[in-house]
Amino acid sequence: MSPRCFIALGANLGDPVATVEAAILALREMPQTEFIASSSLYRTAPVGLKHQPDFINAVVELAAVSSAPTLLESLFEIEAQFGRQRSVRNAPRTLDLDLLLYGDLLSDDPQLTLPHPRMHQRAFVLAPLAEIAPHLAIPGRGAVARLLQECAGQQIEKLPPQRA
Ligand code: PH2
Ligand code: MG
Ligand code: MG
Repeated sequence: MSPRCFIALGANLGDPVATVEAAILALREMPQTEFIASSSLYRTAPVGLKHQPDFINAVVELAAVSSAPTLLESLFEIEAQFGRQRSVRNAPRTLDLDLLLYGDLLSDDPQLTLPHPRMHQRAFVLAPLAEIAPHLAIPGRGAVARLLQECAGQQIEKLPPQRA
């Protein structure tokens, strides 16, 4: 069976709602993957960053035929198509696509750590993830629903469906 993969989308430059919507479409059309689901969009306060605009975040689920490194390459290509400039770490970004989970794969490769090393602490990841995969557990961390409860202090707001 193809591994269930989850990708976090984030943007806080330009028109982040339009960017995240368009990026979800780009993920739907990505070769070697089958689109399964996308979450609502969430407006979220920046975590661990000072003096940055709010983010728009979402999560997409795919079934991947390609390997995790190949999938990661495709995500970098989509980021580049959306004008992502890699300047300093954690600079505001037009689009950030993070591979959260690739099935149950564990990886400590610094280029691709799986599960994503901070996903279990971030409401901006866990809330959209829980929306599309309410019973999911993160290998080594536990149930997404419980982890989300532990992030109760973090400011996030689910946006209503966007007009087409
Ligand atoms: N991404 C980060 C750091 N902080 N905060 C929010 N709200 N949303 C993000 O996508 C985000 C962040 C690093 O990629
Ligand atoms: Mg990120
Ligand atoms: Mg990233």
